[in-house]
Amino acid sequence: MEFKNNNKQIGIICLMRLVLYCWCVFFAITLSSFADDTNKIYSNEFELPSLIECVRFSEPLFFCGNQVPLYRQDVRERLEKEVLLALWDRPQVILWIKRASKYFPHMEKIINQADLPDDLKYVAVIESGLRPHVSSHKGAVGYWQFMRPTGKMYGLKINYKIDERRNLFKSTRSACKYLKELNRQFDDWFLSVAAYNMGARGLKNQIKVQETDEFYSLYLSEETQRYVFKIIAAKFIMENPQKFGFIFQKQDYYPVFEFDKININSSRQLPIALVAKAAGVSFRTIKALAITGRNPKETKRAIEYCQRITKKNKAQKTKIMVIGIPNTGKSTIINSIVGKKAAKTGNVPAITRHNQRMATKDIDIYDTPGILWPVLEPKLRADILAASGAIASTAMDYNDTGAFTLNFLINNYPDLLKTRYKFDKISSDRTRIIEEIGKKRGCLKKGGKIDIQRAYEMLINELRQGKLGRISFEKPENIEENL
Ligand SMILES: Nc1nc2c(ncn2[C@@H]2O[C@H](COP(=O)(O)OP(=O)(O)OP(=O)(O)O)[C@@H](O)[C@H]2O)c(=O)[nH]1
Ligand SMILES: [Mg+2]
Repeated sequence: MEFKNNNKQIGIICLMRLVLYCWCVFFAITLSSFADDTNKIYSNEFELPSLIECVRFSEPLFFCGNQVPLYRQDVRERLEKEVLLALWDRPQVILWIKRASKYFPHMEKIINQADLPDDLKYVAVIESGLRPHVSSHKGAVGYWQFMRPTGKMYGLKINYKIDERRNLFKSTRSACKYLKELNRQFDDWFLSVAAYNMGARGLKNQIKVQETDEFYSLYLSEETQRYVFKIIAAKFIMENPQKFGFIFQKQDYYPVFEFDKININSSRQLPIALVAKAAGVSFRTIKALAITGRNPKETKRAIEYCQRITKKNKAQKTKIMVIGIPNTGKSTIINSIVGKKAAKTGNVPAITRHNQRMATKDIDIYDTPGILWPVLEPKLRADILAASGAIASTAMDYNDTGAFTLNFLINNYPDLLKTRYKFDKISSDRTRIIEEIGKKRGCLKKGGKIDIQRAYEMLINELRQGKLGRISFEKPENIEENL
């Protein structure tokens, strides 16, 4: 892929003195008005409109062509809240607007081709903040935060090699199909967008139980209620950012996402590094690569990389220190590099207790004890560390970690779960799933009852031993997500 900017060439030819004179006058006028403008920009930046002023909705507000009933006090209050909270996070709004200039032109084109209302692009703003690599702990991924089954249902390829939920064009086309289908069912954009968040079935149930199909009168989960208002608030702010004190100059916007599309016919899979080289972009632009610690071919590449970045004098040895969280294969990587079992390994944390130096002809490599954050927050981080075996079993609760692991697998690797435990389909009842696993593995208490804790322990151990398959709890994009 290659990213380029269009260059415009402007040629001005002055043929006669008269023209030149007119030009000078025009230039002088332009300069003076520019000076005025600049003053205005700076003064505006320091004189933000008051927040109270920002939520005086002086004009009617529309979303997808439908008026938001601001005459209803409860609706007004709910929207005010979302506008104020969005404005409170000014850096976030600035990033929305900058990214919008990069992605919106493409999204708008696709939405328009699908014959859908342009306002639907604000759904992506709230779903992902227009970040392609965002993935939620529930397993939703990409600009439109598709869950795996829904993404697949709407034509996206999702497997361990490729995830088209991160493809701007394909995911936007699929989101359009999905939103169109929801609108066919609900015939109302407020409801359709709510269904995008909570699922069509759940919303239909609520409409039936509450005997109303008017979105603003429905009592839905707080997440869904706020979701629709957040989208309207994003539209309200992003359509008129200067009104809220976001004064952008041309150079502040991110350039439109541009690229060349090239089809490559290849008889075998191409290494990403080669694709990056051929495209003349850095490796990072394409992808981060994972290595298997036991494979000397792959670990050797990591060493070559270290040698390249340290640009060492050939006579000197490169000094490498392997650091990371406990029980993640640091010592195993070192053994694979030095070609013998020099460092002690084992499938429990804190096997390596001191720094230890190993040497080859070209490198000195240091093994180190695992390190952990002083405080294990947020909970997601603690759960991942416990599930992956970085925390000693005496310091974790198997029921708690097991429930997290099972949820994670259901949301992210349902096929591995199905294959390993021979399920025809994944039940929606999590307790049933773990009971089934317990039954299949003979985790029984006295009286034949399933021992849930042992079943969770079994699941966690099988996952750690790699028996379910290759699993990533965290990918580079999850880290980017928090930046
Ligand atoms: N499946 C698989 N298992 C691995 C891999 N690398 C390491 N392991 C296993 O993971 C466990 C931990 O490996 P170690 O190399 O001891 O991990 P460490 O990070 O040095 O652990 P501490 O020294 O305790 O912090 C061992 O049982 C290894 O056999 C790998 O690439 N794949
Ligand atoms: Mg070790």
